[in-house]
Amino acid sequence: MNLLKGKNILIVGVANKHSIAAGIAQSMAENGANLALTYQNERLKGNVEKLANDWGVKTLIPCDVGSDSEIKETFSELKSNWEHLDAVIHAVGFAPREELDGEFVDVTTREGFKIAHDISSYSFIGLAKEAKDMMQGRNGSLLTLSYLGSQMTLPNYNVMGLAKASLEASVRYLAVSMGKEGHRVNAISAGPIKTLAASGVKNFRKMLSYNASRSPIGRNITSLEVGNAATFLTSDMASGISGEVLYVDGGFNSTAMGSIEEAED
Ligand code: NAD
Ligand code: 0WE
Repeated sequence: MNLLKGKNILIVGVANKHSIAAGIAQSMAENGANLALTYQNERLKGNVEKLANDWGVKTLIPCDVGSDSEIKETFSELKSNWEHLDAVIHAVGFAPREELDGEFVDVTTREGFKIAHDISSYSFIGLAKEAKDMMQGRNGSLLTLSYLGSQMTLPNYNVMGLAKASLEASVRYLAVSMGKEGHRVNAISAGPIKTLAASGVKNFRKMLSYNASRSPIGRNITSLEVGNAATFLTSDMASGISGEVLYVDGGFNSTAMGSIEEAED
C-alpha cells in the first residue's frame, strides 16, 4: 500500500531492529513515506545507520530529547533537508532502572519521577513545539507510544505508569492546541514486546506469556503490527481521529477474565 506517499516523517526512538520505532519505520517506508530518523547518542549511531540504509533513509540526526537545544537543532537540521514536515513519531520512554524493580512506595524517588516524566512525557511536547513551524499548513499528525500501565497497575512498571498517564493526558491537550493548526495528535498503547527497553525488565518473558495467554488473539503482537497501526493513524485515512489512544494489544486491555480453565475449584 502507499498510504503515506510523499509525506515527510520524523521518527524518534529507533535504537535497534527490535525497537517499536523500527517496526513503524518499516511500515512507513513500505507505504511510500520519506523518513528522517534521530538517534539518542553515539553508542546507538552505528545500529541506526545500518537500519537507515535498509530503509533508504538519508537523514540521520543525533537527538537526546532531554535537551531543548538538541531538539531545536534537530529541526533546524531537518529544515536544511526538507521544505516541510508532515508527521512526528515519538517512541521514547525512560526511567532509571532502580525505579522499575521493587515496591512502588519504596523505590520511587523525586529524582526518578522527574527523569521519567521529563524523558517519557515532556519530550513529546518539546518535539511538538519545535515541529509546529515546519508543519504549518500540512494537516499533519503527531503520534506517541503508551502502555496499559498508565491506566492499571502491574508489578514493577511503577513511575513509568505515572509518566504514561501524563503522556496520554498531554495527547489530549496537544490535540486541542495542534488542532488549531490543523494537526492531529494520537497515541498507540502497545502490548508488551521484547525490545531493548524491555530487556532489562525482571520476569519480562513471564509477562509475555501471561499476556499472550490472556489476549483475545491468543498471542503477543509484533512491532510491525504497531507500525501498521501507526501508518494508518498518520495517513489521511485517519483524518477524523485525534486525541485518541488506540490499543494495539490483541485485545488484552478489554478482558477481565479471558479463561476460567486455570482457576482452582
Ligand atoms: P527501545 O529501547 O527500542 O526504544 C526506546 C527508545 O528511547 C530508544 O531508541 C532510546 O534510544 C530512546 N531514548 C531513551 N532515552 C532517550 C533520550 N533521553 N533521548 C532520546 N532518545 C531516548 O524500546 P521500545 O520498547 O521500542 O520503546 C519505544 C516506546 O514504546 C517507549 O515509549 C515505550 O514506553 C513504548 N512501549 C513499549 C512497549 C514494550 O513492551 N516494548 C509496550 C508499550 C509501549
Ligand atoms: O514502557 C516500557 C519500557 C519502559 C522502560 C524500561 C526500562 C528498562 C531499562 C523505561 N525505562 C527503562 N529504563 C531502564 O534502565 N514498556 C511498556 C515495557 C515494559 O517495561 C516494564 C514493563 C513493561 C511491559 C517494566 C516493568 C514492568 C513491566
